[in-house]
Amino acid sequence: KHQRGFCIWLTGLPSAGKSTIADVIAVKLVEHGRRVTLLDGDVVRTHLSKGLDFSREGRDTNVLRIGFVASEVVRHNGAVICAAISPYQATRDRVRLMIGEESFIVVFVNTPLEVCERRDVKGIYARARASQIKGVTGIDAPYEPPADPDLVLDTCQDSPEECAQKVIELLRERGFL
Ligand code: GGZ
Repeated sequence: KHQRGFCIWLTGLPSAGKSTIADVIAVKLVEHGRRVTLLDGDVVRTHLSKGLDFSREGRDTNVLRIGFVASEVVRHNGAVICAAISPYQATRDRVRLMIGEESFIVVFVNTPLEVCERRDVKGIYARARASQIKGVTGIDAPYEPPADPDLVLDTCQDSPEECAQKVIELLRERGFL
């Protein structure tokens, strides 16, 4: 049976829950018999985007690289999940063009800054507050929420499992699964 490719693009603040939800979606897609590519910004930055900083330019380069790889996967009818802060609307719009409107699914992991900061999985907010690092998203670097998300997740209300299930349901509604 022919399967259409798609890209799930998770965007949100650091510690919003993007990677956790991406991992759960990946497991569910594998259970649906799909082979899954996972592109996590934090991981991509250790190889494909090694050496890039967190300036606007560095982030844009990182996000466009992820978008390029994702577009190749989608072109070959694969399933790809991308999890990156991707703070700029204009850059996400460029990725949408690379991938193609109908295959690009933007999921806004809409966790409030206060909650992200309380989680602070990697301690980056603490270091930002202590002025040990500059340009941290949500503190002294911008985050532009998506103007047109396909889905908005509330990680305060719903578990990672429930969030992932909502993504799976959307994929089913759109005929990808
Ligand atoms: C944001 C930063 C920064 C700054 C390091 N701002 O929770 P983490 O710590 O481990 O994952 C975050 C990761 C974000 O990389 P992305 O590729 O998703 O970002 S972007 O889409 O904007 O390119 C965070 C860590 O990098 N990190 N310094 N200043 N996040």
